[in-house]
Amino acid sequence: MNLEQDLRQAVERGEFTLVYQPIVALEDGRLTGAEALIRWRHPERGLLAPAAFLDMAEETQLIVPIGRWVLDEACRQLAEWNDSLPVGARAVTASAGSAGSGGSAGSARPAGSARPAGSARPAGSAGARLPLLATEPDARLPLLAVNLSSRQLSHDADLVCEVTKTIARHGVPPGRICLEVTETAVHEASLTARSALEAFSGSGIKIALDDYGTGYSSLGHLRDNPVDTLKIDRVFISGLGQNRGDDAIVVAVITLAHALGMKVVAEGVETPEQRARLQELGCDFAQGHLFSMPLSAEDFGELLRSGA
Ligand code: G
Ligand code: G
Ligand code: MN
Ligand code: NA
Repeated sequence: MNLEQDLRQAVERGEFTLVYQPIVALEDGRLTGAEALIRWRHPERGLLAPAAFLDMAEETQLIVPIGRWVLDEACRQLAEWNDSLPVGARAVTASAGSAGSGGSAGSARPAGSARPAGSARPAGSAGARLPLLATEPDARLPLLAVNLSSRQLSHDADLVCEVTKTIARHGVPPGRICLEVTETAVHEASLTARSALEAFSGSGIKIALDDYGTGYSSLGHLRDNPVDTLKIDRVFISGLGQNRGDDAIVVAVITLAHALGMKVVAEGVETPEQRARLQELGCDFAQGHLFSMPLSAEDFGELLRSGA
């Protein structure tokens, strides 16, 4: 069977899974987020990384249903992690007084259905989930980053509606979801993409520019799009402290991002030397094998509950 047919079947059969790579604050090493990364549990070829199938998914537009599944699963998982945290560490608790205050669109619920703070959510009833958003000051729920492909951003007319509905359905705070887009996606579909990004941003969802520095790094993109975070590509991190060019680029990107009010995530951090240099440069967050490989949902949940 060819890859395209295989991939269609995988969508129908639900053969995908997500792993989660921790993102930490460089200042104190605390766990602050994760990037959801898709894997395909292929019935014959085993666990496949995105490189084996994402191009085909894009070409065939299967990336649209796959992308919808990714966001739905990521939100479902985020809500599950939230509920598994001690009450004071949750970002969302059901509380009678705050019904509707989170601005979650379109999920009407009967009056009197609100449960007291900290009560367990009803199992298995996503549609009836209470989107009561009482954000706790000590919330430990991570910011969960989900990748959006350029095809999704430019060809999925319902993207904005789908995304906001999905987030509301799971009752997760929009501010705990970050959509990662590449500069190329923003560049190729400038107008469509920009209005989608504006809409996301307006509803409180965070936007990160992924692989920063490797695509069409137009400074206009930073000025014209509502970007919260720049993720510096790992090709620039690898030479940090050794290669003067890489070091200069990382310094410049951090300075630029901070001047524009954005946060910076360094990707692919592998050595203590890279970490130290990034700390010295005031980089906000880091992701990479030095901190953790991508983890299963279960392992990430354990890390989260351990209060790392
Ligand atoms: O997990 P890995 O390092 O192999 O990921 C490789 C690439 O695949 C990364 O650039 C990442 O952005 C992309 N990727 C991973 N998961 C997803 C996903 O769910 N959707 C899209 N569009 N891209 C993804
Ligand atoms: O393009 P994107 O940033 O979404 O890609 C994330 C990819 O980077 C994932 O496939 C992940 O497995 C990979 N990755 C994460 N940490 C490291 C690292 O420290 N070194 C290298 N080489 N790859 C990493
Ligand atoms: Mn990414
Ligand atoms: Na990247």
